[in-house]
Amino acid sequence: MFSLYLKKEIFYKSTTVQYICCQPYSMFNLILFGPPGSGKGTQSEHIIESFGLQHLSTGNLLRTEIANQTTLGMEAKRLMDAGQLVPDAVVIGMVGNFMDARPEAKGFLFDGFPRTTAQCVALDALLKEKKSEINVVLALEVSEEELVKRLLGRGLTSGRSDDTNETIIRARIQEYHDKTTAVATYYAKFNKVVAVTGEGTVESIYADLKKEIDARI
Ligand code: B4P
Repeated sequence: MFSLYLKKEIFYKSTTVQYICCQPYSMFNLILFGPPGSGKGTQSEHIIESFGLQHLSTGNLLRTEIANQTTLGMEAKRLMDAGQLVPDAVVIGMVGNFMDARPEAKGFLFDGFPRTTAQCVALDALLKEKKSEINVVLALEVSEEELVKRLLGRGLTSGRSDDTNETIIRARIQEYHDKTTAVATYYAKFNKVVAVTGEGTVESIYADLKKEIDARI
């Protein structure tokens, strides 16, 4: 990360065309951040459609493993049903495989990842291998009561066992406060976090997110 900032510094001070040609950061990578039920999955669908980014949802990847009844999926289900996070090594391995399988990606939208500081460090390393970086972290802000209401509402139709029990939902929110808010702290050190109100209509929230992306892409 230090070398990245050093390069930018050189870029600002340099007038040579040669350095501009060598600028290696051509992908656009975005983290959609927020507590469970804040609208990450919902807004991701709109963003990938408009900006052509690859959608990487660790929740979806884990649910595919569960549907396929793999060993990884069975262990993940036990933790997810208790409202806990899946171990970093498992999630980081899945993310690495997903990115390696898409060498032509013009950028990634990370939805529900990273969720711990260790995952942030691993993601930075994976992107560095691709001579890339996180461009922005858009953080959706939603009150706890609204989160619980939304997730219980989704639980009525989604068949997701982690959405049907209020105690489990509150445990997921607690896990977010205990482990995942550190992700925002990590990226805030690099001035990459932008807060966006996550309450209102899906369309109005998307308009706010789009404005932030348009300003940077
Ligand atoms: P995820 O799949 O990431 O799911 P989520 O956080 O519950 O939901 P999301 O935020 O995407 O849902 P949305 O608001 O769009 O994680 C599930 C579990 O997997 C985790 O608890 C963890 O165990 C595990 N896991 C995943 N990633 C991991 C990682 N990196 N490390 C370790 N463990 C990991 O939707 C919620 C509801 O709100 C929907 O019904 C939607 O329709 C509604 N909604 C959305 N926007 C709305 C709006 N503006 N107004 C009203 N309702 C709205």
